[in-house]
Amino acid sequence: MRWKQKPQGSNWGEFGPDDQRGRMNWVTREKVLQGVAEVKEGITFCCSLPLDYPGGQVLNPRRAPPRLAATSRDGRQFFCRPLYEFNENMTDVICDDQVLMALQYSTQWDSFAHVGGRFDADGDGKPELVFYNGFRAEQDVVPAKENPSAEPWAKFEGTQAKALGIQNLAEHGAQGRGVLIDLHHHFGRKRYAVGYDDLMKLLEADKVKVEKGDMVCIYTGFADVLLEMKKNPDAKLLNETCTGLDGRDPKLLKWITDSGLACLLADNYAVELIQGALTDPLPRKQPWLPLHEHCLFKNGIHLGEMFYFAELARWLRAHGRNRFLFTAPPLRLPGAVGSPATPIATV
Ligand code: UVW
Repeated sequence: MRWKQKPQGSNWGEFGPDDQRGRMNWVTREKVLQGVAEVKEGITFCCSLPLDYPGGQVLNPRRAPPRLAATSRDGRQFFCRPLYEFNENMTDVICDDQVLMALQYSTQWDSFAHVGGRFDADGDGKPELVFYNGFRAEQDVVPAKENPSAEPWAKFEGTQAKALGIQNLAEHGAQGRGVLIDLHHHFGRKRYAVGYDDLMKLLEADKVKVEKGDMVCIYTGFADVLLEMKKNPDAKLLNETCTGLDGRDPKLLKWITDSGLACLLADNYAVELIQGALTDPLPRKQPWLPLHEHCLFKNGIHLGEMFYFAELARWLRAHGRNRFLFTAPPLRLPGAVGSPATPIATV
């Protein structure tokens, strides 16, 4: 065992001492078949933003937008390159490109290596930096060695989530029954932290049932606001718009545990409404991102952020439905903490 004591309200060990898939373990063959059974029309919805949104670095100053470039050979770009240069009888023309982007820039999955906690897992009275199921910072989730002479982006090249990387989700298969919770219909674009009582009323009004192993998707309208800003986001407006879950509501966190949901996604920035800036004083020791702590660190629940649900939500409401087949694989990129996604909902 890599821990002697586990955080209060956590499920560490429930899926085995070495588990790295968390509650995706509940997305079983039966759950995939339940998702497939929701396909009645053969209509698909792209649930991703264009991956060059939100635009700029206003939303998160440490995450840079994608930069596309050609690959090269012999010092020349391999883009619109006719192969007759190599062999006069070849008729092909080839383009090849590469991308430099923050993996959590746009529509993205968070792995369990994204947020851990300072917690005394070995019971020696001193907190360690640990992640889900007791995996350790430095040993299992390994920072880069600084290379001061490298160009800025490569200064910290070589990070490695040896455990808990996003490839675990890819290898499980991020497909199952999606259930949409439409906060936007009830709250519009009001900036508001939705707690347990609000959520229960809404689920009842919209006849939404969340069952064990469901992939729960939350529509707030935030991604629509981003699209309207056309890659030129307005920081003030973004801080004043749309709902998110209230991570500081213990009843809501308990519902996340008890509902049996397998993963939680939203079209907003962080699923939860972030309250306060990084540098704001706090009255006692507590997480800045309590819903992230509850899901990623304590309970092995993957989070998806900045997905795009507007068209899906409209269609589902017009047809009196809230369930669909949801297919949302991350990149199978070993050691990565987050991943862009290009998900599809099929109804
Ligand atoms: C942060 O660092 C705010 O994380 P996330 O993108 O998961 O909200």
